Amino acid sequence: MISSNVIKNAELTSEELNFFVLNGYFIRKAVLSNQECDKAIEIAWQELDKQGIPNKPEKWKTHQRLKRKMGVIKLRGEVEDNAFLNTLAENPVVRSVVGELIGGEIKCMGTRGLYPTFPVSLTVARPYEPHIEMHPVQVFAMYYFDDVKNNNGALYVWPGSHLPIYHACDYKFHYQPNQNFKPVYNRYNLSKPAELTGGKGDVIFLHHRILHSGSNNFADKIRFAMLVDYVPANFEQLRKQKPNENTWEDWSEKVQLAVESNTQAEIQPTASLSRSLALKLVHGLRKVRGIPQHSYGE
Ligand SMILES: O=C(O)CCC(=O)C(=O)O
Repeated sequence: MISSNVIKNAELTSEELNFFVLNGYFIRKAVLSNQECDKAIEIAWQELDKQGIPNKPEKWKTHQRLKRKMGVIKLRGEVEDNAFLNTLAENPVVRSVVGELIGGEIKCMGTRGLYPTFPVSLTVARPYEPHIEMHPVQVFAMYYFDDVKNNNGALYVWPGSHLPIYHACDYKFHYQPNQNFKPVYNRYNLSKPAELTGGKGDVIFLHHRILHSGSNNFADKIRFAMLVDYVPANFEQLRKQKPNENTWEDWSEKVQLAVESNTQAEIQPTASLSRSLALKLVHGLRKVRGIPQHSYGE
């Protein structure tokens, strides 16, 4: 059994808390050991091998299946050593951080799977698309198993979007966007996201209503990541309740104190001309090819 070789303080810092309430996410550095990360990548390769994807960087950009998938492979449940991945999902530091965010007892829903994003050439790149999760969850975590640099398939997020989006859904956790969703979505869709680069073993903690997206990998190495979902123990009770005026009703006292003591204004999206031109182009191409203009879900 591989265990973390560094003793870490699981407790949330006030910087993390303050950043989370304002931005809807934060990154905790070096949660996993190098050994754990290497083993996760090894497990990914066992499955990729079976699927006929070569472990040869010079072949990735021209490989037919990778091109068709625009570099995005999601290994959900088919990996051989899912048990190991689920032990990572239950990592004590991650559990403790999520517990401090949500408050009370939490439940880990296990790994969603391994998400390797392969390098692609510019001609097969996909347009990024902000979305929220369609399945119910309160905090989700993205684990990076290797360094993720700029243009290397890092997760994109729209900081601050968790606040208006929480109120643009009919239920606290169940996915049902209401009439406010589209205008809010459109405002963020025109703005540039934050690119969450990170290091091997880092874990990103995210609020369930934050707009996020995968991104293209134009670098020369694979982006190896894993997504995990966490809910409070009384989740089923809360799932179909109407969102409260107090956005943070279902979060821990620590989070609520950070909200109360926050003096910074909500982050607003800033429209970007290049994004708006790119969207026009994408929408035009989609129209011609009969593809829907938006897919709001995952
Ligand atoms: O792989 C990524 O970077 C993003 C995945 C994602 O957004 C999702 O599955 O909801």
